Amino acid sequence: MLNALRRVDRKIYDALVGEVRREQVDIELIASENYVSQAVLDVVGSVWTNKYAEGYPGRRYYGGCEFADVAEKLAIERAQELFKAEHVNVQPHSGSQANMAVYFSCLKPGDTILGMALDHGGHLSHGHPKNFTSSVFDIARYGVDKETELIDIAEVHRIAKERKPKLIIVGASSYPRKIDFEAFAQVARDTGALLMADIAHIAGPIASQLHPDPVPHCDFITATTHKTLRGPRGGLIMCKEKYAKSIDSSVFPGIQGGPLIHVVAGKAVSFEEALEPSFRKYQEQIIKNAAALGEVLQEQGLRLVTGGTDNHLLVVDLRSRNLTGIQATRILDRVGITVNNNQIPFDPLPPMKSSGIRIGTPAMTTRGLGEKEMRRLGHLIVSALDHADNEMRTRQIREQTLDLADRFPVYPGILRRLYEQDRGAYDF
Ligand code: DSN
Repeated sequence: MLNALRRVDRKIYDALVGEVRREQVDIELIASENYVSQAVLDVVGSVWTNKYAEGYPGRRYYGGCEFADVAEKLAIERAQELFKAEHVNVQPHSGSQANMAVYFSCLKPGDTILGMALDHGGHLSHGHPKNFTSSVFDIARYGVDKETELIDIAEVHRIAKERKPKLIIVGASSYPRKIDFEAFAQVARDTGALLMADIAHIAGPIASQLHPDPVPHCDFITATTHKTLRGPRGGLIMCKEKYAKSIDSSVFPGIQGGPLIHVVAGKAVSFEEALEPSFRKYQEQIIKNAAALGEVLQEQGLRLVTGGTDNHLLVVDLRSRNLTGIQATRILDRVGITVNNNQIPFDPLPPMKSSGIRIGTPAMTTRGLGEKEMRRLGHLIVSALDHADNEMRTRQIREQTLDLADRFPVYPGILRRLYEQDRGAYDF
């Protein structure tokens, strides 16, 4: 296993073995991460990494693209079927680049965009002061209501009327409730703006009809393929046919050169997996698991932003425990539970400290955990936070998370095979 790598570069091999082990023995609760199937891993690690394929299927600037064309066409057709989208571009290397391609397809420097503020749940590429969007465009922002912590569409409408954005962005990275795309479309129509939905986090539930559909309401939809969609790391753009040409030329040659065909092929495989009925069951379980975990945290006195969740993630306010988000992240790291520190709306603390953590269930649901295990995890999280100074308790909790990780393997047998190959070199 990994024999060539082991021979050629022992340092990277060791780091990779460390990562394989980490992914197996830790409990992954970062809301934006997931575990791809072995089929996706196979194709992303394939010879397609060798191929240049600038252009689009049937219209490439390089020879030898006949198999790249097969992969990209399948990725496009499957995404169209999955989302019922008129036009799909599968080449963006990431979610941010998908967003950038949309902006450059329809905006000029200096135009106004209206997006959700990062500290209220939005994303860097929706207009954060330190992101390229702020150097190129005029930025208007909306947030959530201080009381309900929900998007207040009347307030979005008011800001849109005042700032007259050319493009409104709807979508979030840490918003635990359903998003009303139709209401945003009304605001966009009323104020003469274009509308883009960034569904990076909720692409899986949308593909499974478990979340309101943005496709009928938005001019552009961007997504990442590696979160709830459970594909390889990358981006995706969907749009109405009338924007197809401008989106395609904005991606290439606008902001990218050759597509990563190994990743495009991985996207095709993951879309095929997402078209299976089992994918909808998986999405349902993600949502049930988040609700079960949230209930336990609330029973134990932790406040959840918006009071709960409708989707795959929770934002937990830690102020009642006198902990910052970064402290909690480090405490949970020690017991093998991986989360990220996250600002809560109107957070008095800066992003690197923050008053909250974000917890998501897509990855552990892939490993087969159900509501029972999620409830148990909820108790372990609270216990770890409450007894962080107790070394013995911390060790006991780590034993329990190890047991849980062991019962739900990521890639079954992989650690045993590595261990047999490297007998004695690693302490598995
Ligand atoms: N960094 C991603 C997330 O964690 O949500 C967003 O790009």
